[in-house]
Amino acid sequence: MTYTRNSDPGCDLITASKQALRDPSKMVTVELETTPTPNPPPTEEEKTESRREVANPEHYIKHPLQNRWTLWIFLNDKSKTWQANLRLISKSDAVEDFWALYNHIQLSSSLMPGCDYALFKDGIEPTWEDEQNKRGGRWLITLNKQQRPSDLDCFRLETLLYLTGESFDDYSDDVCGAVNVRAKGEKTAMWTTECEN
Ligand code: MGP
Repeated sequence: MTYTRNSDPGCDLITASKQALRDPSKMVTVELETTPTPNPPPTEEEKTESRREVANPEHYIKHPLQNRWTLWIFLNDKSKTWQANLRLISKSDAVEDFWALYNHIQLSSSLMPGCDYALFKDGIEPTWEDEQNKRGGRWLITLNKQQRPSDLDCFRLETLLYLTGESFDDYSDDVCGAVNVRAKGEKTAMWTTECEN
């Protein structure tokens, strides 16, 4: 037996339960058909808000970098050649991808001695042999031992930001990348493509 709301279910249910109490053989199964209450239509304000959310490019467009950059790590496995110790980690060509990468790698200060990162423009390997580096030069920056614990990671991050942010004005095109070396002191070498320039 089905009772619907339209046929005054309250009364019918009371009657049915009274009957069931008096005579259990009259027990009935009751299914209530309920009409779902529709959601109220969105207000004009809600409509505008949801349109703004969909349309705001800040929410779905990544911020492109001028160049695609490749992060490399140099491992210090003495059983391997220098070249075999060089590994490509990942590439990023958007600000968001860069931070996603940076937030998932170990800081330089946590790496094993002799291991460190290099960041180069896509297509340029961090080797002297690469076509773009062959005739190149480098700007070398060294940190002394006292500076290391407090400044190393901050200094390395700043170097990455200078590179990806193309912060060398007219000379940014000359920059190939930067290599960090953590043997014999802490060094960062910014490699340029033309040593005469
Ligand atoms: P290094 O990593 O440049 O550090 O070179 P180091 O000793 O501090 O020298 P600096 O003068 O640059 O300060 C260490 C060694 O790694 C070299 O002697 C090479 O055997 C090897 N090596 C380093 N690099 C950057 C290259 C490279 O680009 N190609 C090859 N084939 N070997 C390299």
